[in-house]
Amino acid sequence: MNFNSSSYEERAAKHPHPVARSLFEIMVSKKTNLCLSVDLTSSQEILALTDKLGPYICLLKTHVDIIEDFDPDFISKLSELSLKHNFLIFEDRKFADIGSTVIKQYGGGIYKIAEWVHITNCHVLPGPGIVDGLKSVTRDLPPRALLILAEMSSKGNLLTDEYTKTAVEIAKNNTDFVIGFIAQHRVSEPSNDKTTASGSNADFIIMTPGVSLPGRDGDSFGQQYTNPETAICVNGTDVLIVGRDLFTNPDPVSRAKEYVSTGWNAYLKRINK
Ligand code: S5P
Repeated sequence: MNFNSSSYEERAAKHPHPVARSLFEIMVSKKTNLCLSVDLTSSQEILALTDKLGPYICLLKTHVDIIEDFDPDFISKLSELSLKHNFLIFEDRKFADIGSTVIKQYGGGIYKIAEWVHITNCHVLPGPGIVDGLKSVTRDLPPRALLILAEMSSKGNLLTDEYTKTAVEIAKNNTDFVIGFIAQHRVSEPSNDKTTASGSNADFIIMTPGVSLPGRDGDSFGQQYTNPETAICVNGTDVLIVGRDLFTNPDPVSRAKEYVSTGWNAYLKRINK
């Protein structure tokens, strides 16, 4: 669809959701729209890389269930790093079950995701009850937010245009919790002067995985990549999610700096600054 020509500052000032506001404020203060997808399996390696790349990211995306030596102490250390470097934490849990089950998966188990994660995500295959279930967990917690998977990066995925439209409708009905989408394009109308706190003109944040600087051509399991400039200037994304191109790089700091400058310049071009 369209892209959003408002600045992150303008969007922060108007956004009704505290997690969206914090994210935009972090992006502005650190001049970065990079999210590190830290898909490593050792907690020490995750913490070490996060400490190194913390200054360059606005958001850290985890897959907590792939960690082989998970221990609750890991959560405290990760939360300390989020304060030290000023980034939010996004657990890419992709919930996909009925409301009553996701309540236990999000709030309980050994990971207690809702307690320490600012943002998580879900599929809406089960219908809107999944969002109601997840939201119910957050009632007595500090502000928490949800992203809905509206499109996927992988070849042959089953998220049709019709599915995407329904996902957007579900988001519009839940703007007190849903702040955006995991998507390949801006799937909802961009915010503008008529942006409202909720409903059809809500300002949703688009986060895009399957992003890489030139040189990485997918993998043997169907992953597909778009370059950062196209993702931001043509497809209208707000946050670039990058995994292997950072965490397998021999010099991840230099690589992260390349993403930060490419991503930020593309954003400035989009807002015409
Ligand atoms: O459509 C999607 C949605 C997600 S959240 N495609 C994806 O690749 N992801 C996640 O983004 C995926 O689970 C992985 O953690 C990351 C992409 O990693 P990369 O190594 O391919 O950059």
